Amino acid sequence: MSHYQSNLRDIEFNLFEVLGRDEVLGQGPFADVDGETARSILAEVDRLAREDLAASYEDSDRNPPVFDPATNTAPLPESFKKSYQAWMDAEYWRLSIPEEIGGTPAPSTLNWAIGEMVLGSNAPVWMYACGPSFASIVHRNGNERDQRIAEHMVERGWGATMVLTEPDAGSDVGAGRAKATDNGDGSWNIEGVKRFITSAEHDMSENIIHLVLARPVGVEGVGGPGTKGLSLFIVPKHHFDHETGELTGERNGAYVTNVEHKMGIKVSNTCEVTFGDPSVGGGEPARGWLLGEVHDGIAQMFQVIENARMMVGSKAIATLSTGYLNALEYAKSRVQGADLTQAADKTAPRVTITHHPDVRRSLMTQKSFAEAMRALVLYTATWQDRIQMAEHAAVEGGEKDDLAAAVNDLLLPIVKGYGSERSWVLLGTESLQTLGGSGFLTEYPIEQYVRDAKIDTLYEGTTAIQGQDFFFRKIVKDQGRALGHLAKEIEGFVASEAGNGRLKTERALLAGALEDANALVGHMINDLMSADASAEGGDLRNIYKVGLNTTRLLMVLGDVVCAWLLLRQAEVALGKLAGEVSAKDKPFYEGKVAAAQFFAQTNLPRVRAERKIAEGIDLSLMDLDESAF
Ligand code: ST9
Ligand code: FAD
Repeated sequence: MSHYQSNLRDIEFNLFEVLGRDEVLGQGPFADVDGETARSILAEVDRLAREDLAASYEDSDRNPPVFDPATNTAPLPESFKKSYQAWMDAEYWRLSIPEEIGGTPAPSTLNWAIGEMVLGSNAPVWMYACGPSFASIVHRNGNERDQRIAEHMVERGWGATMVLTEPDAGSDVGAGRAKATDNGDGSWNIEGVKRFITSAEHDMSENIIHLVLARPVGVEGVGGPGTKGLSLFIVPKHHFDHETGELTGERNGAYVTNVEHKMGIKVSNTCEVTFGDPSVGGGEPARGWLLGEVHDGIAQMFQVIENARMMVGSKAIATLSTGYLNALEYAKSRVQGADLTQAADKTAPRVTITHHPDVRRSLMTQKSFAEAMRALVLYTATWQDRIQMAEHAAVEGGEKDDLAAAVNDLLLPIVKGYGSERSWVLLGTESLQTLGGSGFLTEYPIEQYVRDAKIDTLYEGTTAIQGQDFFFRKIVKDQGRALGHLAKEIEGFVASEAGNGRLKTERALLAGALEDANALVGHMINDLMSADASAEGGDLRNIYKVGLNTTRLLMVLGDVVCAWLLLRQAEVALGKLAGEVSAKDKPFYEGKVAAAQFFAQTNLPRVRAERKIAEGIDLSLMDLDESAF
């Protein structure tokens, strides 16, 4: 039986009943993918995920790849290769790449709906399969040469990587020391050691294209300190004819010199990559080509990072969803103890644990968060649909959609930071816990889910980085425009008659939480302004107060946005329940209303406490000597 329990019904509810995606599908850039096609794709990916992709999930954890230092290789288990091939053969990855390189563009909402099922059933399949998506970045930013390379990447099914991190440059990417020297023939020599590089070695494609951040040396005006001095290079594992894509038979000097031993996602090779070291491999130089012949590395790489942050959040949330559904299945059949009302009667019949109030609390916590965060991912993707539509229209003189870009930017750290934190914690404290001691056993998938989901709070920028990105870049630098827009939408909902009286209490809770969240933002902005040492009474150290609250703010706004999204769903569900519904749909819609009410009632009152805590933050923690910790 499959470990993966999907929730196609809820995905379709989001896409078609709440977010109205039928209006977008089949239109403009998505002419080839109409609503009917989308539904059949979703059904097929659902099957593929539960069967072919999930099939190797356990085996590839128990029999992970082993690094061979003699050959610098780390072949993947056969079981995993079968899952990977099934996904590549299905060709749904073409839905996320442009037509020019062989794609059939579909809205982001559909792609992330598909993504949830692939990521929930076997996330490394999605990661190894990202070569074509990387190609679209090469194509978008590249010159003619790079665009040919992008075509080869897709046609020949090459793998690809994003190469930022170094031993001394993790969160602080700008501390990177890998350097690039111009060869004067269009190529550059890359030298340095990168670590933690996902998918940098495997035996599933004839070539791997590394997108490497390195600092150019000896060129006037470029290569300065920090992230702005980094450029992005296309560095292949094997050299190839740029025109035809044929491998030349020459190895490039980009060698994997270690594969990490990890807590989870073991089949996803996490590699140390050594570039241009004469003592490694055949000692060849590592030659790379400057992407688009422009020195704009960090901005180019952030196009990849934005997609990857969405992917990581979706992965975490998808894992919580299958964790919850596994826990629910177990709870429905596990008999233990008597009903609480009959606790004094030692002869009372034993009941399934779903009868116990605390188990119900736990199950509804899991359900409401999993569904809230699915709504968050797909709602965020609606802004990406708008960006795609505007880009398409721009070809014929239409305008860019700046609002969509800003709101998408604002929501990304919530998807990634809030999504991964809530998912990882709930998988351990609630999903695994529902199974009692059995949850700790490898016979059930949840212990692996916990191990596999922990990484999501770490890579693609830790939660601390997401919190800072959220406040400093997405709120302050944006001058609150996107946040203001979102707040207005929520206010509109609060003031509406949504739910016809059935959601009155929850709308009031939402109003209060929004007010507290706004106050929290205002408080942090005041702290920020008071850190301006050039202003009268300003004290630079007050910036610490902001830093002590950035993660808190991210989590608070995550709760507020998620509550709003669930309540919007409840409004739709109540509307359906007021009419004719099938016997199958009735409990589904009732569950939607219950989840929204539960989420609002159990999470929103906490926002007031978070505001109070934030307002009470002073500098004592920063004044404390390190030795006192
Ligand atoms: C990693 C990979 O962890 C894990 C999983 C891999 C799985 C691989 C497969 C999936 C990949 C999918 C790819 C698909 C391809 C895409 C398809 C698309 C169709 N937003 O604030 P400043 C830029 S990888 C946008 O001064 P600092 C911006 O250009 C490792 N841009 O930063 C800005 O200039 P300006 C991940 C942003 O203080 C410039 O950076 N590692 C954003 O110099 C400088 O900004 C990390 O994530 C943004 N949010 O540096 C590192 N932020 O302001 C985490 C910055 O003029 N650390 N830019 O616009 C950070 O993010 C740091 O905050 C820092 C700080 C490095 C940015
Ligand atoms: P550090 O940056 O040392 O952080 C340590 C702690 O300090 C964290 O809790 C962090 O939040 C905190 N911290 C650091 N700086 C600050 C700050 N300024 N303010 C507040 N708190 C801070 N990288 C790639 O380039 N490509 C990949 O494909 C890739 N894949 C990965 C796969 C795996 C399995 C792993 C483990 C990592 C991968 N990474 C990859 C690297 C990953 O992105 C980094 O590990 C991550 O960005 C954190 O960097 P670090 O590990 O050096 O931690």
